[in-house]
Amino acid sequence: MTDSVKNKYSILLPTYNEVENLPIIIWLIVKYMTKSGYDYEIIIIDDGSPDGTLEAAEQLQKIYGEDKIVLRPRERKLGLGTAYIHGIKHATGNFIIIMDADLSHHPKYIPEFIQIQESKNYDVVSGTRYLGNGGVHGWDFKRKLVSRGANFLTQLLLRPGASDLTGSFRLYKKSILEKLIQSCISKGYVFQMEMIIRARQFNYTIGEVPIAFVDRVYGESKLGGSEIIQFATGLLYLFATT
Ligand SMILES: Nc1nc2c(ncn2[C@@H]2O[C@H](COP(=O)(O)OP(=O)(O)OP(=O)(O)O)[C@@H](O)[C@H]2O)c(=O)[nH]1
Ligand SMILES: [Mg+2]
Repeated sequence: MTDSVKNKYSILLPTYNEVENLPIIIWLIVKYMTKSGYDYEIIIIDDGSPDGTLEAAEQLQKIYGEDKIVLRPRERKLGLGTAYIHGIKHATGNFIIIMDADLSHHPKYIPEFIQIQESKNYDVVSGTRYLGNGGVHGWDFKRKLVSRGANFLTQLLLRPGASDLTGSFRLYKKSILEKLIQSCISKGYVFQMEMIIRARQFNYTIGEVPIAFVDRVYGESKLGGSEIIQFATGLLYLFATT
């Protein structure tokens, strides 16, 4: 790390019904961040989860401290895209890390994201399931096919220069993330993809870290036909406009 600037990493955790997962993910983040010595904060954006996620978050804040656990809840489920925007507004770090709270993204990778970023001063570092030791665990054939297919189609149509387009485990320079979010209009699954496509369009540099992605153990998964249609429409939109 350079000695003139002290980097701080704001880790955004959007949650909706993650009461079983939250204590474990927080424990793991604290463990790996403490071990590697980076300065950080965890911003939890809970959207009125009926399962008591926010109450669990309040307990965790008491354990780990208000400087480490920041709570920025919203009244109701308003979606992931705006949850990120809401989180960024409250972030005090110069870097933002976005990850899911359902244990699909293992916090052990965060120090790797940071080291890769530092090695080439990348604007964005993206976790990838499709390089090196990366992979997917716990998905059935249909879901693997959808994910691979979506990625393959997008690679073909948009040539984005990143191997995993729909993943959501990423590190961004804060200023870059703000610009990217402003320029993105997609919602849902397409949002992550648009972010990386726009990043390339603006000539931002993208580093990659192979990650093993583990399917959620607790809680409901929601991938269905409507998500697939939404994705296909979004892809065509991006193909037509970039
Ligand atoms: N604040 C907020 N968080 C959300 C919302 N929808 C999902 N999340 C959280 O965003 C992260 C990713 O959502 P997931 O439900 O895991 O989406 P996914 O990984 O595509 O699908 P599954 O894991 O298969 O259910 C998780 O931490 C969720 O709790 C929302 O509307 N608001
Ligand atoms: Mg998930």
